[in-house]
Amino acid sequence: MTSLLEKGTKCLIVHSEFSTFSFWNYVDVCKIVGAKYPAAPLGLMTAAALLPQQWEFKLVDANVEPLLVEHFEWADIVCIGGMLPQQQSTISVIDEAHQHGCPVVVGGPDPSSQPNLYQSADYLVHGEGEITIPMFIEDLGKDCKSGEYKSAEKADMTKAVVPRFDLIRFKDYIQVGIQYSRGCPFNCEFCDIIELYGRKARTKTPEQIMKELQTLYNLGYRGHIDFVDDNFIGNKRNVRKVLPAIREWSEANHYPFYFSTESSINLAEDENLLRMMKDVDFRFVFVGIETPEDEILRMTNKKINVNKPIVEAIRKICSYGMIVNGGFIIGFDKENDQTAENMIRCIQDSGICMAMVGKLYALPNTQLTRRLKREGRLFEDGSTLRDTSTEIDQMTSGLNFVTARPRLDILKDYVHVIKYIYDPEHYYERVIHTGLHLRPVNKYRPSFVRTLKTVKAFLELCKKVGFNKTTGWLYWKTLLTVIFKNPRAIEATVNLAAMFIHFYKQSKFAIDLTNKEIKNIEGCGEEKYN
Ligand code: B12
Ligand code: SF4
Repeated sequence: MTSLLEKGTKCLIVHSEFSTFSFWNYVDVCKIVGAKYPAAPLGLMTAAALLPQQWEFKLVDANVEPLLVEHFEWADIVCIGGMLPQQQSTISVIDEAHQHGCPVVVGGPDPSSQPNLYQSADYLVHGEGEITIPMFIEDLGKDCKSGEYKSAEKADMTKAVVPRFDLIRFKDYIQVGIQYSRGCPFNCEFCDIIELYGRKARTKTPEQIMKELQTLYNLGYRGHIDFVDDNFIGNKRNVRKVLPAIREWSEANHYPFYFSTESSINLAEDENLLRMMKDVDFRFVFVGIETPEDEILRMTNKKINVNKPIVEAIRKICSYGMIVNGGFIIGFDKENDQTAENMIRCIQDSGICMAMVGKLYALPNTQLTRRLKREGRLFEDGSTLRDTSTEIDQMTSGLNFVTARPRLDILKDYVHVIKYIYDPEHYYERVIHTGLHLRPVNKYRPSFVRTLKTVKAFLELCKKVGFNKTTGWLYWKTLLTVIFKNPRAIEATVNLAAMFIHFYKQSKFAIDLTNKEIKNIEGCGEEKYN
């Protein structure tokens, strides 16, 4: 090979492994429905669409298939990238590629936030690929053997390309992502989104979204599409334009997709937007609730959540057919001995089944990190992962700073919350709550084959959860209650019931790990630990 820019250059794209003990890796549930992993690697598919299109691509997602020596032997160049929890696996793929003589290009959120950790890669592409990948390609044209590419500029989303969805096998995943916007107008202290993507929510045009939907449709994809936006309603004016376009497209194509996304809680105040989302069959919304305590919300600058009646807000969203998944955080300054109870009440009363309760993590380059550093409280190398068997996500790592409350109290509260909310009885109580309040539209109609697969999955679920001594009675009680009182919500209820398989295992793992940490601190004393 003379120049890597030549036609036919073989580019191996690797999605490195996440831990199966992550809150988000519900692989056991995936198996029941015949998939291997929850979400497809959208960042890499997008990067692929920005790389030279005369290249030949092979995308290997190490979460769904083994990465083999043959893959490296095939490749002329290796592209890899990802987020913080993939740090170790990404770095080891870089080493492996080098052992096979392949140059490596690295990009994505963690290499952009902590480029110092990825210096072993030959080419380090920072930030948004729409801006920096062309800089890398230009260097390849000059035959440069290495380089680092960054820019303060933010990408114009109206010029974004359609991701290379053709590089994955749809059947491996439960959902495929598409992205409408980047950035969020708010200013939460702990958030890295606004540092990475800015506070102006930049959006694609409705035409671009139609094109992406059409591409997925033409490739044969049907089912769940996740809008991976940081805050789907971050630019409300534009969202009001894209939703009618999606509706028109969906109607014309007989609703081949249903959707999920992330949004700030003020979605609940906008009935017009809620109606528009219901109209196109949005089924899940992830909302960052963080804490129900207003004083803490003010302190951490999450102003959008202050004085919000959380339980009513969740109920409102639910009444428009959308299940709310919630993010919560423990470890803020100003917490007190009522924090755990307040959080538990908030989760139980609002009926949020998928409650991701994390420990506050000072992510690289955030306002929080800068403040903690100024206050002399940030741990050195606090975002460098050392042990990937224990540092997995914000449930298992975090608190990478000297905490305001005794660390032991925070960790004990953490265990208490997780134990309570993922106790089978309390979890299924929330499933019933959601099942009774949800008003789904179910516009998406699965094909006959898909329906058969769903029936098979349902039977397997009944076997696993319905005839299990911990969950059996709760499972049947939940299903029967919803069938009689709100039958339209039965499909969603079954899905939530299934998720317990993962939450039970994962919460036990997080609790055991945190208990070990508690023992460790009790042994050595908090000061020494810090
Ligand atoms: C959707 C999403 C998820 C989903 C799905 C992830 C998936 N498999 O795709 C879920 C919910 C599972 C998830 C979970 C987590 N996430 Co997340 N997630 C996102 C989100 C909102 C969108 C990701 C996305 O698809 N973006 C769209 C693509 C196009 O953007 P991109 O990936 O950045 O790719 C662009 C560039 O980075 C670049 N690029 C990317 N890769 C490569 C590779 C090469 C070679 C090159 C040249 C360029 C390049 O080009 C692309 C085009 O510009 C981002 C925020 C964001 N706006 O990106 C957070 C984000 C990636 N997540 C983050 C985190 C921290 C997590 C969690 C650890 C959170 C937690 N609460 O525990 C977990 C861990 C996941 C796990 N499995 O263990 C952080 C990462 C921070 C960091 N420094 O690494 C982000 C940035 C934001 C945040 N604070 O939440 N996440
Ligand atoms: S609302 Fe969410 S995305 Fe927006 S700044 Fe706050 S934490 Fe970040």
